[in-house]
Amino acid sequence: MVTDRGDCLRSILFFVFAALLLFAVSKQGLIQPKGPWWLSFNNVRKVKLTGAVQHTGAMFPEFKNLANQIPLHPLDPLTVQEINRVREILVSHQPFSASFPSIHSLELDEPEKDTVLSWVKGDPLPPRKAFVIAYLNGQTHLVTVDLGSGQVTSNVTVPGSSGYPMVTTEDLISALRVVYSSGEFNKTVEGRGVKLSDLSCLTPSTGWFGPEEEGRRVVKVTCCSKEGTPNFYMRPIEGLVVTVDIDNQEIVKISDTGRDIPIPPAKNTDYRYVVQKESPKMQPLNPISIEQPLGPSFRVEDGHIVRWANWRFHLKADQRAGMIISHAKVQDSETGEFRSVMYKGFPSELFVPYMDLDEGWYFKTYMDAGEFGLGETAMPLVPLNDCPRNSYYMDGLFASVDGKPFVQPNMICIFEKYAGDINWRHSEVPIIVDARESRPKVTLVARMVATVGNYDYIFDWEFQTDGLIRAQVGLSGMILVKGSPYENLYQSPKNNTKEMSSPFVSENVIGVIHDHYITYYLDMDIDGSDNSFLKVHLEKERTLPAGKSPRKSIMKAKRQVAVTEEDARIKLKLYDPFEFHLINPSKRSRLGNPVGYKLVPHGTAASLLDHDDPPQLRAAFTNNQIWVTPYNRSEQWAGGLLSYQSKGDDTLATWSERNRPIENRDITLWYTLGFHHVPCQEDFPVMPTVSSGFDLKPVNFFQRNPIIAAKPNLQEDLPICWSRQLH
Ligand SMILES: *[C@@H]1O[C@H](CO)[C@@H](O)[C@H](O)[C@H]1NC(C)=O
Ligand SMILES: *[C@@H]1O[C@H](CO)[C@@H](O)[C@H](O)[C@H]1NC(C)=O
Ligand SMILES: *[C@@H]1O[C@H](CO)[C@@H](O)[C@H](O)[C@H]1NC(C)=O
Ligand SMILES: *[C@@H]1O[C@H](CO)[C@@H](O)[C@H](O)[C@H]1NC(C)=O
Ligand SMILES: [Cu+2]
Repeated sequence: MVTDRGDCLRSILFFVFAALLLFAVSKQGLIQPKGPWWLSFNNVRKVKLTGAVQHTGAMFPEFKNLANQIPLHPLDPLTVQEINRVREILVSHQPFSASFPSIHSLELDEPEKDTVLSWVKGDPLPPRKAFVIAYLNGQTHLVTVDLGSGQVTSNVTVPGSSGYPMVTTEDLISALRVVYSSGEFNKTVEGRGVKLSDLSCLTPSTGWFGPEEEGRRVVKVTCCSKEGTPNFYMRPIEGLVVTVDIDNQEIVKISDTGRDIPIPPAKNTDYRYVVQKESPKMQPLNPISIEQPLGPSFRVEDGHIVRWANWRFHLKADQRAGMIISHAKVQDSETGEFRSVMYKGFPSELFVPYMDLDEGWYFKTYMDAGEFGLGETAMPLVPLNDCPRNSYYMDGLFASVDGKPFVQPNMICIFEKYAGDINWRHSEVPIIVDARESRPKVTLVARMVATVGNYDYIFDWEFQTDGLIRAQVGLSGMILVKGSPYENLYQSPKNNTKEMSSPFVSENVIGVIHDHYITYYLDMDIDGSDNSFLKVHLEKERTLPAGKSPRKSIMKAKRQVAVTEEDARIKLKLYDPFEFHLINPSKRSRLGNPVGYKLVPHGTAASLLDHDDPPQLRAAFTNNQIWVTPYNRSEQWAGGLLSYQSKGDDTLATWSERNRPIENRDITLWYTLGFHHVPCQEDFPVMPTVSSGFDLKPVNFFQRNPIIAAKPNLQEDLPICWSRQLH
């Protein structure tokens, strides 16, 4: 669903659309309709929350205005002053003093891991450095700036043939400008009966498909009609694709097929509450919310350190990854010591290939994090709906194309979640033992949403008091649809055939089949950095000696420690199952078991594309669901640092080919979560959320159930909130 973002984001380009978007948002009273959401820092007002908890007040006294923020932790993102300082340093650096480059990324260059690990609060911060990805005259410059000395400490120039940095909003606007100034384009649009004033164009990335588009930075432009609907995605102008050279500001190609395909009707496509004429046929729900009369149980200290129950971690927004959890430590339930679990975790790359060979579709194979940025495409969360009332909001602070800071307001929310679930329980028959024990499950969630064009990706990190960390991704928003000359299946030649291909989801609208893959970077540090990857193989044994047991077969667990990277390339199999443990081989429990955490995949999917298919080559990080690599701070982006139009020569798969040793050393775990998506009518006009995720669950990490002594809920502890019928 990602991709679409491309499409849309692009389109969000205000020209066409932002006014409408902001109007819609402002109707709900969430944001001042002051201009596009990504405006540069000086123009953005702190978002006003209405009906939600204000977090700038007494409850979070440490929350400071972004403009005055100073870094307090080695991993804190660059501040407004620091971003401005980096810009000044770049301006006086060759070759940028003559011509300032476009800034595609400007972020903290995190200190070495050892430095961060040995830092304690009160120590001076390690030198603050910035890593900048700048683009000038067809070349990408990777520049490291030391803020203390004011020096550029390293600069590397990369030619375009190795891929390009994330596109900027300005790239996309300028591509649209090129398209809109073409007479040929105007003619074909008008020839299809679409008024130019009704055009809404998207800017999907081009992928990489061999020499034709190599050597230039290219984006595709596809268009929709917004006549009669804000949901222009459902009204594609099928087969019209304009390939634009972003740097040279020229049209490379106009592909104008599919003229016989009508633009699908606007009817029933508007998803906004204000225009819905009828509520669904169901008993309406009474109001419901979580009450915390004593306030939340978590604190956000120094802007980024989250403390809740037995957890402590650093949380920050990131332009590319969206949200980064660092330094996650859990408190030992017996000793009270904070023990390391994960040094750093974030979604590293997405891969969203569409399954349609048409000229207007084959290239739709998006890598949303590296091409568009999950933080870059995040929009303010919608209070009370995206996040419950008891939420705390955190902004993102990034650099825009001119190197100046801008705010992504209310980008992350943190809240305690009580969904009525049970942490643990047991009851006994009272005549034997009088025991009816049960504990409520309350968790802590950090959430953000990336709206990558049409699709919305909801990213959650959830922390449980039993030591479990859950990562979850929810997909919602608009599916990417294709116009059809047929109104429905009855009229189509595929009527009554077995071949299904992509299904109709509305009249003249086909939901194109596609996949979504989200690859997580998980630098686990279980009680220290030196860890091993242990595969616990569950095997059937059929060699039971006759007469020993009426059973004929049994399941046994066998341990295999992965020695090199090859041993840790895992394809999941239901009938040849493994558990996957990250253990600290030098630390054992009271009973002699190595302390560890296991990776528990939820429902997932694997790519069926050939490994030599260009999209799969670029996204070779999805060839396995699990990989383990030795820690290397240059290897964090699974699709490569420069993944726009990349060819797949710098991916997790190529790194893993080195087959380095991974036993008892600092290692990084990678997990890819997948969805096959065959759209259906319920996905129209906006998709109900579909979720999946994975767990990181303690295994012999604690000496026993760490929440055995947790307190049950008692009536008198709870806010008064009776159900009328029950009372
Ligand atoms: C790298 O930095 C040096 C010293 O400032 C400068 O002379 C050189 O032009 C820079 N090269 C690039 C490619 O930025
Ligand atoms: C194409 O249409 C747009 C919108 O009406 C207009 O601004 C532009 O001048 C037209 N370009 C050409 C070359 O006709
Ligand atoms: C499609 O199938 C339906 C039901 O079998 C039938 O009524 C209709 O005539 C078929 N249409 C075509 C174009 O074959
Ligand atoms: C770390 O990663 C970079 C980029 O892939 C690579 O060039 C370098 O050789 C790696 N270092 C080690 C020690 O593997
Ligand atoms: Cu989908």
